[in-house]
Amino acid sequence: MRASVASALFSLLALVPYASAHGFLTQIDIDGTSYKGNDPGNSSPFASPIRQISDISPVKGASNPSLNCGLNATAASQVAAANPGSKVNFWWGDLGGQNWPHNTGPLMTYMAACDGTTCDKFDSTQAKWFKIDQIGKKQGAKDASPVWFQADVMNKQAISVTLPTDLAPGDYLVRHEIIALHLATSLGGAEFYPSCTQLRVGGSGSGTPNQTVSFPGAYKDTDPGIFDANVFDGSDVYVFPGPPVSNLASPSDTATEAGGQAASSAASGSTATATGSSTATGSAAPKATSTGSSQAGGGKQCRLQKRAGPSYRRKRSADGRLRHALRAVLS
Ligand SMILES: *[C@@H]1O[C@H](CO)[C@@H](O)[C@H](O)[C@H]1NC(C)=O
Ligand SMILES: *[C@@H]1O[C@H](CO)[C@@H](O)[C@H](O)[C@H]1NC(C)=O
Ligand SMILES: [Cu+2]
Repeated sequence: MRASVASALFSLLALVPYASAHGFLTQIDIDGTSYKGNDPGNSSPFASPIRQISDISPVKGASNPSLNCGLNATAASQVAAANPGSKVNFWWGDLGGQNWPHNTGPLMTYMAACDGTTCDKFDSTQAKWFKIDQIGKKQGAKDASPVWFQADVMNKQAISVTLPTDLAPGDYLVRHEIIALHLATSLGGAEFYPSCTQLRVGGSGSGTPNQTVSFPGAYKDTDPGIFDANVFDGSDVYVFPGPPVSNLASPSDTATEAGGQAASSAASGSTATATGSSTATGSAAPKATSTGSSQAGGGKQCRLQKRAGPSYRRKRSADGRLRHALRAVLS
């Protein structure tokens, strides 16, 4: 009975226009040096190597020009120092220090040389991207409800990626992207959140990518990892969109992706891990629970998350009331 009330409420929620609860890349750390990103739309931005976007809303549609570096992204004034093999942490959040609201879908990281200029002047529509990392589900394929690395982002953990160890020196954009798939059971429902950060890579590497892509161009709305009827099915094998992880990606340096699909990502050269207060190692990762309510929650957990801030309530009161009603039913 309770379950059917809950699912009725979830169906109701699915019909409510839902424009809130998105986010942006709030900070990047490169070998321990941190750089903040500007709030989207802030009209007097501080100096940062993170390209500023116009709004926290997702990029919708695989052919959207903003798929490149995020919504109306503009070049940033700084270029941050990095090296081959640098450890880069990516932090995501919503405005006002709120947590990233979504927990379903992959995180992928690309780089592109800023050919012919420095990255603060580079036109990213010309970028030739190669993929250096991709992470998706952290649980084995048999779990009843999938748990994605994106859930760590929702829990305010950073995603850590190692730059290619043989990267040739020069300026590069690093495009770190979340795709939120909580609405991906409908064509066009996927939410893209690309981010671009300007790096100057030193050292004496000589590696070049064997394959590059453009954005938009590399994804189609019908790709199985973008329009995904089975996204809430734990036994579904997630198919990452875009090119394979490049030959240049640094060899796997961690065991944190053992288990499930994360392992296949590690095998193809991925080195991303989640860092933060609780370590998201493969075997130590929290197990997905498969109670009725958490299953019903599936991809909609972003709507159930506690969001207690006064500014949040002010902006999102209608949605908040539904959320509270729902929480009351489920508890
Ligand atoms: C920013 O992006 C949005 C969504 O794609 C678009 O509607 C808007 O016109 C863009 N604004 C500018 C200034 O380009
Ligand atoms: C590039 O290298 C990757 C990783 O080794 C491989 O999966 C991919 O097929 C290669 N692409 C081309 C075009 O050879
Ligand atoms: Cu969102």
